Amino acid sequence: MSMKWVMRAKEKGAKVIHVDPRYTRTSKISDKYVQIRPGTDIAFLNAIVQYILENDLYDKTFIISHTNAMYKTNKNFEFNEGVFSGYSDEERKYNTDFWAYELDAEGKPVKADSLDDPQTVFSGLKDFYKRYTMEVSSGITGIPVETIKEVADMVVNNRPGTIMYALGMTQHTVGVQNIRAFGVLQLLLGNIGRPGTGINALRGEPNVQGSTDFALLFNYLPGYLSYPNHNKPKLENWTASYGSFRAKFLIHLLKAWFGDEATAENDFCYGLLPKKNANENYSIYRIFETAMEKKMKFLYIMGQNPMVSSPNLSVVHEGLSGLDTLVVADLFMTETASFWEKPGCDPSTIDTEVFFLPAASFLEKEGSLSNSSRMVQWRYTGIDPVGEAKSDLDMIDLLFNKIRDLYKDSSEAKDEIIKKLSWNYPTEKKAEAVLREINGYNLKTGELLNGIGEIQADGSTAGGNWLYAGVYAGNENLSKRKDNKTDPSGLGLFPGFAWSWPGNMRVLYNRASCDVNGVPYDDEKKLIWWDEQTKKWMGYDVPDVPVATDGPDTPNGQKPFRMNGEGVGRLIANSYSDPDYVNQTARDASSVPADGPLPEFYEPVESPTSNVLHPKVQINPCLKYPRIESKQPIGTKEEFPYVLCTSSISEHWCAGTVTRNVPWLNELVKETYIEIPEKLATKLNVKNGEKVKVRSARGEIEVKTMVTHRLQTLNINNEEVTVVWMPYNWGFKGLSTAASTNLLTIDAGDPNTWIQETKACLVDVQKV
Ligand SMILES: Nc1nc2c(c(=O)[nH]1)N[C@H]1C(S)=C(S)[C@@H](COP(=O)(O)OP(=O)(O)OC[C@H]3O[C@@H](n4cnc5c(=O)[nH]c(N)nc54)[C@H](O)[C@@H]3O)O[C@H]1N2
Ligand SMILES: Nc1nc2c(c(=O)[nH]1)N[C@H]1C(S)=C(S)[C@@H](COP(=O)(O)OP(=O)(O)OC[C@H]3O[C@@H](n4cnc5c(=O)[nH]c(N)nc54)[C@H](O)[C@@H]3O)O[C@H]1N2
Ligand SMILES: [Mo]
Repeated sequence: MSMKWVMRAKEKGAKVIHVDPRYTRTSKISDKYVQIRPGTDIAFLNAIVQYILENDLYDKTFIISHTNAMYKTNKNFEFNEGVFSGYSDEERKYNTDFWAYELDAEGKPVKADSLDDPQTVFSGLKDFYKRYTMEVSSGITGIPVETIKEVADMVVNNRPGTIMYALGMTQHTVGVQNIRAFGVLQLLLGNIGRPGTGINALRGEPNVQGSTDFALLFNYLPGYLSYPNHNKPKLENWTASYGSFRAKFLIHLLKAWFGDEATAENDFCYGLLPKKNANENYSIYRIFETAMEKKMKFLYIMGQNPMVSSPNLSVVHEGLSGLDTLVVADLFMTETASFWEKPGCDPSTIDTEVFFLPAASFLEKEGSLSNSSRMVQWRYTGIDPVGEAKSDLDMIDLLFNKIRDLYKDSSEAKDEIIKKLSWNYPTEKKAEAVLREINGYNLKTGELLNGIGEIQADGSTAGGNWLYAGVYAGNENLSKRKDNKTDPSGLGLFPGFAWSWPGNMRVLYNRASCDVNGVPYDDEKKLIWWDEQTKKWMGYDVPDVPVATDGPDTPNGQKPFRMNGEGVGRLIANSYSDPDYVNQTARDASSVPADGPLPEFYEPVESPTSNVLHPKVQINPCLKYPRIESKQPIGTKEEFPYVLCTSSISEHWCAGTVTRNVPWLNELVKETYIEIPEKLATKLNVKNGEKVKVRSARGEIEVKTMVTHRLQTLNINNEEVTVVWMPYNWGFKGLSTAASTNLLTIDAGDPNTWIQETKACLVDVQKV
């Protein structure tokens, strides 16, 4: 879907650079293809940043006006031997308060008079990046020095420029810092908030954006409000940490969940929410590990097939075997639902009781989906669910009503949450009723809210997600809009097509498309501007400013990054929150990366080389792995000499549950395989189609070989390094079955997001 727009930009003269360890269809249409060792993007990007800093190629006006470049850092801020200040060896953790500004008597950051002041963020940046010469970067990444320079010149000379990324950047133990590296680069180039700029996360699964908006992750409530932990037993504790700006949205949410039961006197039922242990990780990896440790009895899985898609599958299998009860709601009998049938497994040794619930597919139900650009779009029912299948919404509704029945006579405190929950959905048009609840109501008038501005902190409004306030206008469901003709901007904003949060804004940080006076940098491509006559921010897009009537001569008029306490983009990340601003937008502590204020290069957990920048700090110092020593062995390069990279393929979808049941897709790609470069094929004496055994510290499988030019051996720190590649779409069920690649992969995860390092682990390959 997104390549269509890349191709259109290319037709208009855009240059396309593709950075990937493997030559793909994207490489083929690019102007410059860059072959990189998996897991080394920070070393590559930092060399480009260093080149820009060294040669004064940054956008000086932009960084002075819209970033913290001129702010003075606290004198304690430093970086030594691979770690930043604030690091605790024992806890493998940073105290992020160390990454602070120098503050004046009122608690405001002190700004220097010039960028060159030795104490500015900008000078700190220059110091930090110095080590990233092209030569160092080339040794780490395997990219020739000339190529790095060529790419650096291309990004500098082709502004505005945008970055698109997905799994190649995220599935690493430095996933968040990979994206921080983009952040620093784009801020320096003035490539944020203006048309044709930005950093675009391409969402994968349909509605991944919606899933995270609605707290599919364990550390958030809907709308990215921090999930309460045991240090915050009362609403006031939560508010002290996250600010009253966000507390307002939490109260609004609690009112939607608990209705009349939620009152100011009882903390709006905040006390009923289960509190997570602040020191625990509740990611999907811990779910299976906890089950394996027999600390979890019951698991309900809907729309996921972890027995194929999760890394280190032995742990998943042992986890599922440790449960009392497993419920799987899916379109097909998946590897997860039938984990006890795994080849080589004796079902008589497994006590787990499994229930399978047939689910209706997307064609058989209606509802909204949110895509990469935060756009909420309505989808309609094609046909009614077939056979006994039900939509997930109907299943959950039936289940909850039944559960509430079972608890109605309970007097136990822990069951209060079930008894007090406000849950009453109609049988007809249920999805619409849910979206209305999400949009939110004014409880006094009973009317739907028109926007975030109407949300109240006193419990007089209720809504399921503050970000979605305004998806209805009056009674109109704006996610159903289809106007793809009207676009006064000429920039492709189409404000009448569906609806995007917040408030139908299309380009976040669009205030940064104007100079300090509120005048667009590019008069031909205007997004928003300050209108002197009406004394308002106006534009083709919804202005991303704190207050629409606070002009450029007010502090609010200079806050293009308004969710940060200081209102500007952070070149060096910082835990600052403005004391005066607290009542409006207090910072959320989680917005500072846990593993550093700047992107430093660390090797993947399993690496073919040592960290040349700081041999003593080989990997991300905040990583805690293995979590369970006996189940998470780490392979060495001596035993496992090749780097394994894994992805999906165009012809199949993720775990393959649906696509491996479609005969014509199986005809296109009928089985799993390993791609190896020609040089390795010669060394192993294997030919195309012959079988090899692929072995990691965690598992071993046999697959056919595909010998390819797409992969080439790389020169890494003066040694030859070979990257091999496998798709992960297979399992033991469906019409096309094969061994799962994830039996081999590593379940080490990024310390911020816990995404697994499935793009880089070590394997050995032998001919069978
Ligand atoms: N047909 C089809 N479409 C799909 C899917 C599908 O299964 N089938 N899946 C959907 C889903 S859920 C998602 S998340 C998206 C994923 O979409 P993508 O992110 O495009 O998926 P991948 O192919 O896993 O990874 C992208 C590229 O990153 C490269 N790469 C690996 N390691 C590195 C690295 O360290 N650095 C760099 N620079 N590149 C690296 C890989 O070689 C790969 O070509 O696709 C979605 N679209
Ligand atoms: N090694 C390696 N592993 C990876 C990746 C990688 O690049 N390398 N990529 C990762 C990524 S990005 C992702 S997103 C995951 C994907 O991992 P999964 O989410 O496990 O993969 P899917 O195949 O999308 O599984 C979706 C399941 O939902 C079912 N389903 C479809 N529609 C519905 C519905 O409406 N209701 C219900 N109840 N079920 C439905 C499908 O039949 C299928 O079984 O895999 C990850 N795993
Ligand atoms: Mo994904």
